[in-house]
Order: sequence, then structure tokens, then C-alpha cells
Amino acid sequence: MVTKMPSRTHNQRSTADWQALDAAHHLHPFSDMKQLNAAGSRVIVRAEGIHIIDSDGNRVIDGMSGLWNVNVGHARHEIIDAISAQLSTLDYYNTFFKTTHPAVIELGAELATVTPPGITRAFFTGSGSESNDTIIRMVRHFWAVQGKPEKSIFISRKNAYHGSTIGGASLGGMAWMHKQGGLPIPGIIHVDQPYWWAEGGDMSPDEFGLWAANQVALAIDRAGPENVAAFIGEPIQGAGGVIIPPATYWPAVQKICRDRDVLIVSDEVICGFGRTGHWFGCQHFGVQPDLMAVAKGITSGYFPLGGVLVGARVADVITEQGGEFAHGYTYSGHPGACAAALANLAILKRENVVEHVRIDAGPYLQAGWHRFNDHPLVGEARMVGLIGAIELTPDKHARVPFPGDGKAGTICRDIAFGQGLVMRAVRDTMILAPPLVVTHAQIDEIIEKVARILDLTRAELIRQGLL
Ligand code: PXG
Repeated sequence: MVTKMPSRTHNQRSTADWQALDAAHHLHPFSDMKQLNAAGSRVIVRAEGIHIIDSDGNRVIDGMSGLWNVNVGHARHEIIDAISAQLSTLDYYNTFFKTTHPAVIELGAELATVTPPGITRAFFTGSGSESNDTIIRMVRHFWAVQGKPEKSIFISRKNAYHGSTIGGASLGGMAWMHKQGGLPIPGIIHVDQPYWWAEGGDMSPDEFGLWAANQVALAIDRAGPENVAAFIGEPIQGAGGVIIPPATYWPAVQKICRDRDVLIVSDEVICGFGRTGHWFGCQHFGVQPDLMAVAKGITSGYFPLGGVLVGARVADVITEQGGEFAHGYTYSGHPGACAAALANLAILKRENVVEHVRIDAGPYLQAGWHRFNDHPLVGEARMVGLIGAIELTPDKHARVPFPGDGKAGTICRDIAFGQGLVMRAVRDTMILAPPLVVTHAQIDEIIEKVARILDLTRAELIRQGLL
């Protein structure tokens, strides 16, 4: 039995006290600490269902599912109890030296029931970044074992996000991240992304999808297919601004890679576990990857866990010919994480959450979302499953952002929070990715809020002379 923490525990300090302590001792990820400390962090003290509650008692819809991960919603006691029960039985043991444990065994088998055909084995990590680092090492090992150590280059995309470790950030295509710390590491080539709204020029979306796929072919051919290990991509780029590729893109990329014997890695850290209305985002686009990186939604965020789900081609070579794979993390297959994932998968299956996204909540939210295409501030409103974006623009027909490097997005995000909805701003692109268990009534409320937020943002942009 898990007892709820009395709210008193969180109210011992005032918001100002929390903020002062936070500023004094806590370095936040991806934050300008000087700016943040001057403004003060928002203190989130509680969460339930699709809502978060801050230290001033504001109840806000968690339109980002935490950080794209709380797929089954907050405060699901089934998961909390499963973690508790597991930790009471086996709090920790490693999987390095000829040992294993029931939770990690059950999870590997359970994952094999939801993965695309042929992907039946899992290597566990603690995060998405660690999963992608694992993939770099595993894929290079795979080729080296077969006498092709030179087949080591990864093709990725500009504006991709694959994590923040040195490997993950190098695979990623965020130029502003590469500027710090001498990244990327050698052996990674970044090609143009399939971002039609911003970069498609005069091409139709389908033409542009083929053009962008061809950039992958050109990069492989320039490097020499004998030197290229794998292509990695998010089915839909999340942190880059929910970039939904044209339908022509992924099938063309798949053919290009197969023709050149280049492995395909689908980074499913955001798209996996139902976000697109399929178990994995690659299935939405009809692509069969060789490996998948997972994290986030695998536990709905209740416990840190990542994994590399490995198809037969790679897994067989690693297993049969690879000898010792000199790689692993202390928390590879942590019992508590595996218990959280098992309980989370049980909920996803029992409540038909993936189907709910594909045929019910997804289409319902999309219908409301797509109506924002008529709003004067909106250049494009796009969504697949329950992952969507709105491009804010000063000119509906020119497909351009506002001048000022994301200022309009920041204004809109702050207005959204004030209206009781968390949306994330990437430049001037507003993002929504609510928990997958969202109901029709909650979707109605979200759409009503977004309409008001867009109107208020437009008024504020006019007031500031940006429109
Ligand atoms: N791949 C993808 C596709 C991701 O979205 C990672 C890998 C790395 O996962 P970890 O667990 O190491 O964080 C991610 C993470 C944002 C934001 O601002 C997105 C992520 C992480 C932090 C911030 O949208 N995605």
C-alpha cells in the first residue's frame, strides 16, 4: 500500500523559499541559470491524470506529458505499487556477471510481444541518450565482427535530437548544442531534415519528401556505402519541433538504405509506446528498422529506463560471433525500472491505449487542431496520433517564422501556462503531446484553451509591435 504524501510536506516552504534554495543549489538541464534564477523556477508539487499542480496551487493541463513520457498519465498507483513491490523483493542486482532476475526477464519477453516482427531482443539502459550511445557501439561492433570495421559512419539529420551524452548529442543535429564542448565526434554526417513547412521551398510536400530522402542517398554515396554503418532518425522529430515528414520520405529512405546495405535505426524515444497511434512510430510510416532506441514512454516516466530493441540480423551476429560486447551500465535492467515498465505495458494493453490514440482520441484532437489552420497567426497545424505542432507566423502564406529568434513562441508558451495548459515552444513552433489517456471532454477543454491562447498571443504580438 502506497501512502500519499501529505500536502503539508510540500507546503512547509513558500514558493519564494523553494525558488531561493533551487537557485542556490540546483543547476538545471538546458537552462540559462542566470536568467532562470532571476525569474525563479516554477515549483511543481503534485500531479494526477493529465494535470500538474504547482506550489501556488495552480492546476495546469500537462500538454507535454511531462517531457513526452507520461503516456498513461500521472499518479497511476498500479505502476507505483509495482515498483514498490519489486523494490521490497529485490531492490537491485546487476545483470553483468552471469546473473539475471525475474523482472528483466519478463520485460524482455513482454517487449517482444509488441515490437515489429523480428525484433525480439532488448539491451537495457537508463535513458534515451544511453540507448543511442549503445547503438553507436553495438552497430560498429556488428560490422567489425564481420570484418568490416571501416563501415562505421552514421548518417543523421540536422535538427534531430538523439540525446545529450557525447554520443547522443553528436548523433543529434542541433547546431547550438554542437557549439559547446567540441561536438560532434567524428564519423557522423548530418543531412537535411524533411521539414517541408520551413524548408520545402516551391516543392510539394511529396516532392520534398523524396528530395530530403535523396540527401541520405547522396551522403551515403559520397562517403562510400562500404564506410556507412547506419542511418538514424526519429520517425517524427520531437524536440526539433514535431516535424512530420511527408509520406514519401520514410519509404524512400528505407529503400535507399536497403539498397546500400546500411542499417536503419529508428529512434523511438518519443514516438514509441503509442504516441503515434501505433506501438512504434516506424509502423505509422511503414518502415521496418534494424534497431530501435526506446526510453520515456516505456515506463511512462515513473522510473528511468531505456533500451535498444535489436532485430535478428544484428542480434544474431552479436550473439553468435561477437564474443563479449564490452558495454553496459550499472542500471542496465534495474529491477524497479523493469517492474515499472511491466506495469505500464499492462495498462497500455488492458486499456487499449494504442488503439484509443489511433482511432479515437487522436482523430478527435486532430480534428480540433487542424481547424487552427484558419487562425490568422497559424502557418500550419499538424498532428499524427497525439503529437502535434502549430507554426506561428506573421504571414500565413509565406511559411516564415517571426523575426526575433523564438520570441513569439516564448510569449505564446507563457500565455499558455497562464491559461492552464503546458505547451512547449521550439522556436516559434508550439507543441502539444498530451498523455495518451486523454478523454474527449479533456480534448474539448484543450482545444478551447488553445483557441484562446492563440487569440491572446496575437493581441500581445500586436501590442509589442511584432505583428
Ligand atoms: N532520442 C529522442 C528522440 C529524444 O526525444 C532522447 C533520445 C534522449 O533521451 P534521454 O532519456 O537521455 O533524455 C530524447 C529525449 C525537449 C526535450 O526539449 C526532449 C528530450 C529530452 C529533453 C528535452 O523537447 N528528448
